[in-house]
Amino acid sequence: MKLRIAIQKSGRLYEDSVQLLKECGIALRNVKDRLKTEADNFPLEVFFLRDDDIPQYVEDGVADIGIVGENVLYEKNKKAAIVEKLGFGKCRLSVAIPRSQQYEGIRSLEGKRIATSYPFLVNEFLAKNNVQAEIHEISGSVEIAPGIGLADVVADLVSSGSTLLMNGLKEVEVLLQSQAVLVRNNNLDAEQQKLLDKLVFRIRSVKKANNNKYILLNAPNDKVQEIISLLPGMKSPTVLPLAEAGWSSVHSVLSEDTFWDIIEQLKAAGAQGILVVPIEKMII
Ligand code: PRT
Ligand code: ZN
Repeated sequence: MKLRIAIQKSGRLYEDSVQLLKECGIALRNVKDRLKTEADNFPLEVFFLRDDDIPQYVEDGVADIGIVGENVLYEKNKKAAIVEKLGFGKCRLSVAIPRSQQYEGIRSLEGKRIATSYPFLVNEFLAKNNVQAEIHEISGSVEIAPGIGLADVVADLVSSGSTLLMNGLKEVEVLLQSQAVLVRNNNLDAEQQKLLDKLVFRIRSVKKANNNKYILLNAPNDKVQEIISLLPGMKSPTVLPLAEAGWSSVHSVLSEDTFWDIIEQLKAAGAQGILVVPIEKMII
């Protein structure tokens, strides 16, 4: 009995997907140029597929679970439920127009020709906003469509924005914020569900660890209370006496988003010799 997972064969999600499994302690055999492989130390079979095919495979139950971008999942509109957002492959699906043109809200798109690889999502967006426009579905290099007269505007994925910039386009509407997600088939049996729970538990531990840092600092004893009040920690910080009388060492965990703010406050409160170390796994 194995859980079957579909991941991208090559492309932007491939490395992060394999890396995530690795961080979950799942070592894959011979990943290069294979259609499928097995894990050595977890009952997992891995299928390597084009990302566009993953939602269908998971809906059909050919794969039990998959890793795919929300953009593809929603565009394909298949019955596969999101189990966990994975925090990589972040991008957005946006409408962009030639930089020289004025934009006065969604009504400016009325009657326009929109080039996109996401006809379903664009159509939904237009319908929701009561705008009539012509969708031209193209599968790649969408951003060049206005320049060659194929369309007036585009709806495409954006991450840094440099592709739009290089093609003389500006972003005017965001249709969807997307990241890679773990999806599941809706009819897993009890045993498959148990394996999925085990995998998700590991993924959450890895994600928490990546979002947190372990911090150690020294402080004079009369400053320790104030320093503790600045530290969220998992329960409460560990405080240990130093060999030098009147001093303590304080250990805690800080999340990435508040990290720099809290470090500054700690310094101001009298913390010294602050050490910050990565956490490999976090089980709470
Ligand atoms: O062969 P296969 O079909 O599996 O791969 P693919 O070519 O369809 O997809 P791939 O590997 O390019 O992308 C896989 C997934 O990565 C996408 O479905 C998104 O979920 C996610 N992702 C994240 C992105 C981007 N960021 C991204 N920037 N996918 C594509 N892009 C492209 C975008 O289409 C545009 O051409 O990058 C360009 C824009 O990037 P910036 O940085 O210039 O804005
Ligand atoms: Zn694709």
